[in-house]
Amino acid sequence: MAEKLDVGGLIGELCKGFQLLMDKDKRVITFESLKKNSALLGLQDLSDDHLMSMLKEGDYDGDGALNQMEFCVLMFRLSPELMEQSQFLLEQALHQDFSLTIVWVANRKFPIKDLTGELMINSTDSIVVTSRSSGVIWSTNSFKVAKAPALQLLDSGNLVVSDEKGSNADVYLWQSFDYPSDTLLPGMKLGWDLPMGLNRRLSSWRNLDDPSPGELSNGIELHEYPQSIIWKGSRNYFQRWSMD
Ligand SMILES: [Ca+2]
Repeated sequence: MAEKLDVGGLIGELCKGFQLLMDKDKRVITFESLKKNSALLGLQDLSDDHLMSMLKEGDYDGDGALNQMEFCVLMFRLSPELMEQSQFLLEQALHQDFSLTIVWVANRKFPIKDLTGELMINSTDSIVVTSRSSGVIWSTNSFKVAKAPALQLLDSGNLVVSDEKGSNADVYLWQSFDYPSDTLLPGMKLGWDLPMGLNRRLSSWRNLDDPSPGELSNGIELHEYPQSIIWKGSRNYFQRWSMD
């Protein structure tokens, strides 16, 4: 089926599969609903042990059932053909839709190459990115000082943490705009934030498939008159302007 589908069709088919297998009251796939409906997907020959291990394999949050996201991820992982097809469709979409630009990568040197990545605020009030094979691959400092830290992706493309119940909910405790990749978006600032000890620089990807920092970077050099410089490695490559 996958060969004839576009991205929307592929996701639609997976959603239909989930609907077929789920417990209609609980809106998740339980062992009982999986066993009852497995024949609908041609899985009637699988033993109880096999069905249970499938359920455990996909149950990321450990609640004993599969929600829609867990089911879709499991289907991709169990089907190399589906995975291959989804990668093909993604590459096709990337080539066809030039408005799709990756503007921020949490850990540029160690991107997750499968579908097991999760982004969350964890129990120590830090933002973490985890992958199933490697555990935590990136994290921020803890936001313990906040009463209710909340993660939000703004329309500007800025991923921010603010304190929803704090006295100053409009002040960001952390924002991805402080850690630019290779794309300058409206509202981003380059250069130094001396009180925070931040030096915000753009840096190129190593190549189209590898977000780790490449040779070219752009930022502000602190002098009597700060200057915007493009570096190639550690060498000044281009000096764009000086500010006075
Ligand atoms: Ca679950």
